[in-house]
Amino acid sequence: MKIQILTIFPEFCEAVLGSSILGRARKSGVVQADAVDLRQWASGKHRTTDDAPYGGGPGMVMKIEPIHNALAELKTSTTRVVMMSPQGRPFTQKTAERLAGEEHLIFVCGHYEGVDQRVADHLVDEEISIGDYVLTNGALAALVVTDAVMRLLPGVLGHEESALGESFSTGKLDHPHYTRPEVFQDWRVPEVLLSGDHGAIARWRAAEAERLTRERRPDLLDVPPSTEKPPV
Ligand code: JCQ
Repeated sequence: MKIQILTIFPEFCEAVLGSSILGRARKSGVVQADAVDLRQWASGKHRTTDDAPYGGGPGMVMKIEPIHNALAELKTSTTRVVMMSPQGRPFTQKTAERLAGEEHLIFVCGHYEGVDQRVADHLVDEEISIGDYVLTNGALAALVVTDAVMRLLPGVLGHEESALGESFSTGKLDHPHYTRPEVFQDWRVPEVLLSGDHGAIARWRAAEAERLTRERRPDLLDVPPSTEKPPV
């Protein structure tokens, strides 16, 4: 799989892509993930990628031409172009699973007040939001999605860090985890986890996951409306 993050902050992305599990995956060659500097396609002495909004108002809007020229050069017949934006469809584990099946992803990173609407309307396959807040920099959102996608690819996680069986693959919050020591100050590990009774342990974990989900995320229990409906 190939992932390209198109951004005016490539060094920022490279720092994340080169670190920890993502850095190891990249070196092992199971995935090619790179930041691409949008300014390569910006014209003029100042390599401008933004301009004032039509209709007035504060802030700057990202221009269409550099993004168009970058995509014209980077896209192949199998590319899916994703734009990170607060106006996008909500990102979930389902979205990550779907994107992990793609051959080539390009993330277009918006920032400032936004991106010329013609980018979303004509150049991008789908817009994705990582949540209801505004970031200064769409590259941060693209890195979140890249991380969630990459960890699903075969060979990225060791068996130590398996992608199966944790929160959201079950549709519920994860159960609590404990490790040594058995007692810290006066805080004990739940007795059942020390019992060796694997049936009882599985039932306790299922009950805890259910209880936590009911308390904190009841929306996950009643069938929520599907937001996972990308345009072809
Ligand atoms: C992504 N949740 C928040 C900021 C405008 C496309 O236009 C814009 C993009 C951004 C960066 O992304 C986010 C974001 N999901 O802020 C403003």
